[in-house]
Amino acid sequence: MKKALITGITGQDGSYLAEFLLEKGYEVHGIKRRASSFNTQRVDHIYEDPHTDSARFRLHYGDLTDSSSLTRILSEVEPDEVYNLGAQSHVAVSFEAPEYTADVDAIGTLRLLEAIRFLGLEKTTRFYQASTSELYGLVQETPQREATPFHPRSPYAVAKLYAYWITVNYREAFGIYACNGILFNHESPRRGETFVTRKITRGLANIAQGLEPCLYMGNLDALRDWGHARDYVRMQWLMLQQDEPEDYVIATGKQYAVRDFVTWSAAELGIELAFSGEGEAEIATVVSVTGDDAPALSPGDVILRVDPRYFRPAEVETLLGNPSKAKQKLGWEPEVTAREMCAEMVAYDLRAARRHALLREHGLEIPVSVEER
Ligand code: NDP
Ligand code: GDR
Repeated sequence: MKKALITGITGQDGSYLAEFLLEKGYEVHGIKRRASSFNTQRVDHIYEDPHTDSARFRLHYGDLTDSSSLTRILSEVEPDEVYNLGAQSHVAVSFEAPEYTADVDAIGTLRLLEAIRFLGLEKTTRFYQASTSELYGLVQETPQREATPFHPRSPYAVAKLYAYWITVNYREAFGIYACNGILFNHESPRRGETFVTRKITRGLANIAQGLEPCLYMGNLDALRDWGHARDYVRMQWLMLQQDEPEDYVIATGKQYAVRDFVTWSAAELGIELAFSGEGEAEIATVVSVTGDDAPALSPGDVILRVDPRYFRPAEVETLLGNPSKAKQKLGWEPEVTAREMCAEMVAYDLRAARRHALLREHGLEIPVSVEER
């Protein structure tokens, strides 16, 4: 039975990858951080009682800032494959916690690679690094491919640039089978609530159910290439199954604006929106409501405003990937379109908002977490 070790297993991608590998018959080990409250919601459904000898899913306490925990877990598990998905992954937050972001995202990657080498696993353990389209930042070529030059635009992207190169370096210097997946934005109902797509689907579902009055957003003009996380974790595994380790761009090759994602999400809820004003003064107003998903709304309601607090000190205005190499060499193609993914996310968040509204109707007042960033 093959063994995989996943850092960031409690995150969006970690949870989908763990499901995928369990289905493939792997024994799956994950590193989780100590937190003051439960942080395993995304993997609770695949959790197995560790008292059962046959359990194929195991969590270990550790942290990418702590070499000793990484070395201990690697020596205990001796995995065939390591997927380094753990990161402080929020671009805007990285401007506020740049040193921590570098410690986890850049040096954390070095710590893992060095632990593999120190333990003599470099010929047996394959390594996947979660690299990112944010490396392209101020884009030098469109669409972006593996050979497009990098120009990172945030402490997050600069940290990931180090991680990218140290992965290449350990491959060249020590012969580790190590790959970078340069993944463009990918989303799902499990996406963190403060990333733009989830902020929109969750915010609009809450507004439709009368739980929140208005959504405050940053740059609506930003252009992204959005895919579905489930499609992208399949590719992470494929990259480690080849004869030779290589780096791959994973993207859909289609690009939309943040404003488009707002329009689609509203449409899923039966809301037609009109945008007016420019820059910081832009708002979105309800034109019409059909169906019964948005009982709290009427024409004329302003449900979205731009708030410059969400603008970034340096913005990545446009990203569009060219996934030709992944298609040609690995036969990979995304199965879910951005619009289909948006519908899935809205349906998920609407169910949660309906439950919340029902509880409120029965006098159970539960505060709605209002997202920052
Ligand atoms: P998430 O933010 O959902 O998950 C990040 C994971 O990393 C969580 O499990 C988190 O734990 C864990 N983590 C954070 N800090 C540490 C630390 N110090 N030590 C150990 N683990 C830590 O990210 P995604 O699942 O969306 O992304 C996975 C990876 O892919 C990340 O590295 C991200 O930067 C990268 N990436 C993501 C893209 C995307 O569009 N989603 C695109 C390109 C790259 P906890 O649950 O406790 O917070
Ligand atoms: P990104 O994702 O920065 O691309 O990083 P995010 O969803 O945060 O932003 C995408 C774009 O939307 C604009 N935007 C807003 N973003 C947020 N979070 N909140 C807002 O209110 C808002 N309004 C507009 C942003 O300015 C940006 O242009 C994600 C992360 O998953 C990284 O870890 C990963 O490496 C990259 O995708 C690829």
